[in-house]
Amino acid sequence: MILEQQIERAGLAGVHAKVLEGQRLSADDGLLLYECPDLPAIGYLANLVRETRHGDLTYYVRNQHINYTNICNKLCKFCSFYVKPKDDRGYVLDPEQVARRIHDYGDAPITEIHMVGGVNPKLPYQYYLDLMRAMKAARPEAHLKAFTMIEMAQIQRVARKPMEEVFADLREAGLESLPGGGAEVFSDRVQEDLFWTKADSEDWLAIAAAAHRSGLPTNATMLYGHVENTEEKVYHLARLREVQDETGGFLCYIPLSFHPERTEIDHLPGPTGQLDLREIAVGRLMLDNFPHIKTFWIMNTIEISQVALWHGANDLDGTVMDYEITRESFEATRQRLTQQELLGRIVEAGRRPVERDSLYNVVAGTEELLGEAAG
Ligand code: V47
Repeated sequence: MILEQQIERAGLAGVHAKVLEGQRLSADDGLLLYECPDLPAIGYLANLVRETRHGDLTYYVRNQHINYTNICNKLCKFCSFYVKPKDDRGYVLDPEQVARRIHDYGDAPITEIHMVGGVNPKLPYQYYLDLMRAMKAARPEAHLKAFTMIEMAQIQRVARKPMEEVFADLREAGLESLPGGGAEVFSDRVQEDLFWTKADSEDWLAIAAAAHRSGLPTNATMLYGHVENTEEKVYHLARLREVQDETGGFLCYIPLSFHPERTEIDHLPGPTGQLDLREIAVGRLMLDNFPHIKTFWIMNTIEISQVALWHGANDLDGTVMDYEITRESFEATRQRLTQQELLGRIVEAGRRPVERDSLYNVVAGTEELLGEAAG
């Protein structure tokens, strides 16, 4: 009763009724959720959806991130990872070096390799195919998730083939799904300001849909907490939802919390923990056709990620190993959680961890590990 009064007072009674009836929220509902100051009420509604779909389960994956090049000609103002072509800090990992990175963690029980890089105009089509084959040879049991839609636009450019054929070649070489990066915010205004040289939102969505049609599932992201406004974020979510209605190929949505450090826009304060939780919750409520909402602890911190598990997130990514996109050097990137640490954090948050594979099938054996984590 008290809860209902709180929701009423927050102006969310209409959204609550829709959530209880499983009805789709409108763009106006989305705006309301962004503008309403009562985050606990929004979190409660998102948690209702989360628990209806997934109960108290929290998925996690044992993955390794690899960035094959930091050279990029896209010059995005929000990015601290890239260097321009010809900069002597630039690197390209050849397929053997990538295989060596994988062998470095040969004793870690990884099930997924997540690989992305800059848009490096010097790399030929064959390089991408060789990269896939080298990774598959180094770790045949691991699922290969690689290349954002922005990288795919570049790969197609050098392949000089229709996208469907490029996807078929990459699949044949070992590619099994695509991550959700590079979407930023679907807004011409923000694009003009921050990432004017990149494929625009409709191209990003068309490439994602082409991947889905080629049998490759993808994720979707939104980078928030810089210069975007709420209308733009609601539009972003609405477009993702529309494409998902058409293809059903998105596995999960990951709101990405902007880190201003060492970027061209480092005068901006960056998002607060409140906003991080709100993005998870609004994503869960608006994206009714997305099965999973992921919190990426590298961007959100593990502490906010634990709370996010009560604000709509049902997936906590991951063991990670090394993450360069928001770190200044490879040496500074050793960011990892062991499987036991990850499990412990989920249990501490009052949720039940389940290991998943890259396609969200449950991996057997989590129950025993759970016993160990509790002990
Ligand atoms: O595309 C770039 C973003 C993305 C910054 O699909 C930044 O499972 C914050 O997409 N602050 C790469 N973000 C990361 C990504 C991702 C991460 C984890 C899981 C998955 C998945 C995907 O990071 C980029 C860009 O949108 N990014 N710079 C920054 N300063």
